[in-house]
Amino acid sequence: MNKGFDYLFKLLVIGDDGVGKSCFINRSCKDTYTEGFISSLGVDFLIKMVELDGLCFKVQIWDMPARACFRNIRIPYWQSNGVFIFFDLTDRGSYEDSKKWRQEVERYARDNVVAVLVGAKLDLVELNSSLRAVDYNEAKDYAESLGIEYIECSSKYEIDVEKCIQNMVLKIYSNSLEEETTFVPIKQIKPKKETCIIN
Ligand SMILES: Nc1nc2c(ncn2[C@@H]2O[C@H](COP(=O)(O)OP(=O)(O)OP(=O)(O)O)[C@@H](O)[C@H]2O)c(=O)[nH]1
Ligand SMILES: [Mg+2]
Repeated sequence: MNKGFDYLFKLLVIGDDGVGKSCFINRSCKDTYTEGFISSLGVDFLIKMVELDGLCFKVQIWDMPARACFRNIRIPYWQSNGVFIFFDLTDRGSYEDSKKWRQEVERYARDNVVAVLVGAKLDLVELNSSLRAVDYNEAKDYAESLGIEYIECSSKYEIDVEKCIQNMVLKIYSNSLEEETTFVPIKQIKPKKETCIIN
């Protein structure tokens, strides 16, 4: 099996406690889902290989602990290529707090980071629309005002989880073609190893 890859991308998943960050990462990287809630107490990551446009992307997806007391622990992890800002579609407070998370991105993330706003637990609001606490158009308009994409997904039933990752990878990749400075061109290192690491 070819374990080589063309690009390594680091992604962060941030958002309030219990919004579904760990479930998203587990669904995306291991295709598993657990109902029980165990709040994350540290930084962790999983790896996913994504093949798109004839290229192989190795994607590290980092799970950030949400609580304020972990703010300093999060700081070294901000040098990522992409950030998913999560909120729970059934929890208005988590949507309001996503604006604070966005400020944390503004403050700590690299300038060219690709951010995506994600409304999680879509299955719950599809089953019972009265549970929806944030209107689709409201979140989309807010995301557009920030110049970022908005997507809704369900980790429980794998609705658009893969799409979140693929859109993110393609966006980072296409930006990289415009901003060559942040990337080591593959051809420079391919003779040694089929890798391209973006720090
Ligand atoms: N119905 C439904 N429940 C979900 C979904 N994703 C997560 N959950 C549930 O939401 C709860 C919290 O999920 P986690 O992924 O652990 O949340 P988290 O954001 O990692 O929380 P912290 O680690 O505390 O920051 C769990 O009980 C999950 O089963 C989803 O797509 N649909
Ligand atoms: Mg967690």
